[in-house]
Amino acid sequence: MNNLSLYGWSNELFRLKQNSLHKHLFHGRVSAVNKTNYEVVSERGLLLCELTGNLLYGRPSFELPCTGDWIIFQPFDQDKGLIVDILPRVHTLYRRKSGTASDKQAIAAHVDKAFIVQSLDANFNVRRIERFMVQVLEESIQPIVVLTKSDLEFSGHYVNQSLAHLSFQMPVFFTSIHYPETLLPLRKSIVQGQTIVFVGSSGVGKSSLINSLCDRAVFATSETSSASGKGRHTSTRREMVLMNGSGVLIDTPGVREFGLATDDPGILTAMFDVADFASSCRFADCRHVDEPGCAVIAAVNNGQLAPEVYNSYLKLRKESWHFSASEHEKRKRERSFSKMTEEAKQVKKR
Ligand SMILES: Nc1nc2c(ncn2[C@@H]2O[C@H](COP(=O)(O)OP(=O)(O)O)[C@@H](O)[C@H]2O)c(=O)[nH]1
Ligand SMILES: [Mg+2]
Ligand SMILES: [Zn+2]
Repeated sequence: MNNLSLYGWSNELFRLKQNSLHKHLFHGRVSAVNKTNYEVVSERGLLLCELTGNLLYGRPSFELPCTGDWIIFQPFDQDKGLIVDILPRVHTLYRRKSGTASDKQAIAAHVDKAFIVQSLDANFNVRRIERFMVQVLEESIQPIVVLTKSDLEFSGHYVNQSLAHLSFQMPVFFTSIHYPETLLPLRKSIVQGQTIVFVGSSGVGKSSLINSLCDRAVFATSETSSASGKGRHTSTRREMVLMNGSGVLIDTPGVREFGLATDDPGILTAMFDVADFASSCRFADCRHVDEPGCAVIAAVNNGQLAPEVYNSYLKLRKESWHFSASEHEKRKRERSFSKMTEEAKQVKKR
């Protein structure tokens, strides 16, 4: 028997369930997504579930269950189930599917905190931290930066300076799996019933960190997998684990490129600390590119705003505009297509 409140089940979710046609059936949380089925944690234990055809063919792929989703299922056999409904999502981490302009992919749902993980070697890159941060804030998930492998040599001065414009908005932790005491502050930041997603490139130590936090080898790391001869590519799916007496952790395979799937430039303005300057621009709709009386450009020129931060702001803003314009276009096309098929049906009827 599982106590689902440890997995984050709440009165609010119970209330949401009452709106479902299937409210009298069982609920559970998706702990892993396989190619053709889902692993679901329920009060009856771990089940292997499939989707009803209605769900499978009736929705765009980003609305199909992802790790962390709460679902309603009809049980069958000993340990199987059929997913009949998905509870409305909140705090979902999405990313743009690589190679597309506006297709997004759900990475994890019902997330409280995102650990943005980078290692203190060549992987450390503040521009990529910003990119993750925008996407995390878009869904009101709390971003936390975790810098791993602090046992390696690194320039603390350089790291702190690069993060100066972000660190007052989010905590930054330095960790090493070889020094367990460095994990204590991180442990303290994880609360029972909360869900934490770990994001970052492959090889930065996400799975190692989760294993250390759980005090057992839950996930394969590069080492364990090379010992078993499986090669370097370890986690290939998003998977959830319950930390003893603490929160729910979701490991993700490394993503090389994390494309923005956001259409709220306001987040960017606030995040980059541009808002304070922007309020003094001459024009209310200033884009801070080449307008006269732009206080943001003035701040760059007089050294109050670092040029690399300003450039990063412009770059991410452009990407988010591009995503939202393409998404808008796509919806328009879909609408006119369904209108066309409706009209065709009407013609047939006549
Ligand atoms: N020196 C050092 N190596 C680490 C640390 N954490 C992880 N590693 C190593 O980094 C490699 C990648 O770790 P892994 O957990 O598989 O990374 P993931 O791909 O992000 O899940 C492995 O060889 C780990 O042993 C750390 O704190 N210090
Ligand atoms: Mg891993
Ligand atoms: Zn301006």
